Amino acid sequence: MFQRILVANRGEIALRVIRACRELGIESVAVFSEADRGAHYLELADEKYCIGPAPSTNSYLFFNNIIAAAEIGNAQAIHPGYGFLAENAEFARICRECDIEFIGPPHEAMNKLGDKVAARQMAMAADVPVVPGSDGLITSEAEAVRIAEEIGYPVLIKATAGGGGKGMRVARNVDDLKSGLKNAAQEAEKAFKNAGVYLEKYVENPRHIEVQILADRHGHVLHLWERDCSTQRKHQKLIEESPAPNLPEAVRQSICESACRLIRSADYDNAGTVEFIVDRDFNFYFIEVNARIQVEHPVSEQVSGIDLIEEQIRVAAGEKLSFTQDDIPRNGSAIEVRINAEDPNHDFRGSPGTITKLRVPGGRGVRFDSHVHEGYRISPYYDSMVGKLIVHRPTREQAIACMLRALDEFVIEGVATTIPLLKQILRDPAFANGEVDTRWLERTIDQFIPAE
Ligand code: MV4
Repeated sequence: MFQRILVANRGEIALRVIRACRELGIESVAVFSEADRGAHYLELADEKYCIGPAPSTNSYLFFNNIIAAAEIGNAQAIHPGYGFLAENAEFARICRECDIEFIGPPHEAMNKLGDKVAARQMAMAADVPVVPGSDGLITSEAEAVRIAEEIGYPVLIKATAGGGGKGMRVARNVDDLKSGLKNAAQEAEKAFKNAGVYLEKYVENPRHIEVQILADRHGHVLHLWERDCSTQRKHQKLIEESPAPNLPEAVRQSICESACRLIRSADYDNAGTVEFIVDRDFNFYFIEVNARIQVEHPVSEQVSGIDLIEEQIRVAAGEKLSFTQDDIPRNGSAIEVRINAEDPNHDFRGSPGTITKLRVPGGRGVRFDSHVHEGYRISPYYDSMVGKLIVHRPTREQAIACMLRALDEFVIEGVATTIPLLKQILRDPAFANGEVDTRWLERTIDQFIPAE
C-alpha cells in the first residue's frame, strides 16, 4: 500500500481524497495554485506545495509541476479527482513512465473509451444496447444523408472526441444535417483537435441514468447500482439520486449488468461510470463512459455503504476487491444537490466572492462534502461549486423531506447560490413523482418564481 498520495486537484474532491487517505493511514500531499493559497482544507494534508499561478493551465493542468510535487513530496501515487487531469490519458501515461501510480483506469482503457465511436463499437460487441446510428465516423455528407434517411430524423451529430454534450448538434431535416455536420466538425477540431463526428437517432427527452462501476486488476467488475442525473441544465447536473425513481427492477438489473459487461470487455480497472439514456418505454441506450470518479459518487456510497475513494486507492495498490456483487446492498434513497455560487436570477452566471456567513445543516442522514468556510473566497478561476449536500433516508419521500429541511437550515451569505432554485425543484410535483427528464428543467425553469 502507498505511504504517500499526491492529490492533484482542489476544493471538495481534494478534501475528500485527503480524508480517505487519513483514514487509511496514508500521508497526503496537497497541491495548490496561488488562488487557493490559505484554503483551510490544505491544512488537513500532511504536506502542501504551490504548483503555480491561478490559471488552471499553469497549475492544476500543468503536468511538470504536479509530477515535480510528487517527486519532491515522495508520493508513490497521484489521485486526479475529477475534471482537470482525471481523464487525461497522456498524463496517466507519463505518471506510469515516472513510476508514479495513477489512481484511475489504465491510460490504454482511457484512450479506447474516450473515443466515443470506439466505445460505441465496444458496446455493440458486448451486446450493450446503443442508439441506432452510424457504425463509425461519418466520412462524407452523402453517407450522413443516407444514414439519416435510414434511421429517421431527428438525428444527433456527435463529436467522437467530445463528451458531456460538447459538440452535439440536433438535425431535424437534411438541411440541418448538412449545416450541422460542417459546424460540428469545425467545433470538434477546434475543441478537441479531432474533427471526427458520428450520427445517432435523437432520443427526445430521455432520462440520464448512469451506473457506478468498480473494477480491480484481478478480473472483478462490480456495479454499485445506478444514479439518475436527469435534473440538469445545459449539461450541468444540479441534482443526482440513487436509486433512479420509477425504474422497473428488471430494467435496473439489465442496465447494471450491461454496464459491467462493457467495462469487462475494455480491460478497465478502478472506478468508472457507464452513462445511458432511457426513453419513456424504459428502453436504455449506452452513450459514453466517464473514466473517472464523478462529482456525484457520494449517492452511490450512501446506498451501497462502500467508500469509493478508499476502493480506488486499494485497487491502484493492486488489491483485490474485498467484496462480491452479492455483498453490495441497495439501502434506502440518497439525493445529492450541487450548491454552486451562481445566480439563478442572472442566467446562472458565476457569483465569486467571500463567504461572510455560513451555517451548515446537519442531523440524521445529512452529509455536506465541502471545502468552504466563513471567510473563504469563491475564486473566479475555477468551477463555482460551494459543496455537495447529500441526504440518505429509507425512502425517497423521506429523502426529499430531509433535503428540504437541510436546505432550509442552510445559511450562506456573501455569494448568490443555487439553493433557492434547488428548493423549488425539490418541491415540484414532477420531481416528487420522479417524472423529470433531461429537458424538464429547461422547459420549466421560467415557471419558478425568482429566487426568494
Ligand atoms: C443523446 C441524447 C438523445 N439522443 N443521444 C448529452 C451529453 C452526453 N452525456 C450524452 N447526451 C445525450 N445524448 C441521443 N442519441 C440526449 C443526451 C442528453 C442531453 C441532450 C441534450 C440536452 C441535455 C441532455 C442531458 C443529458 C443527456
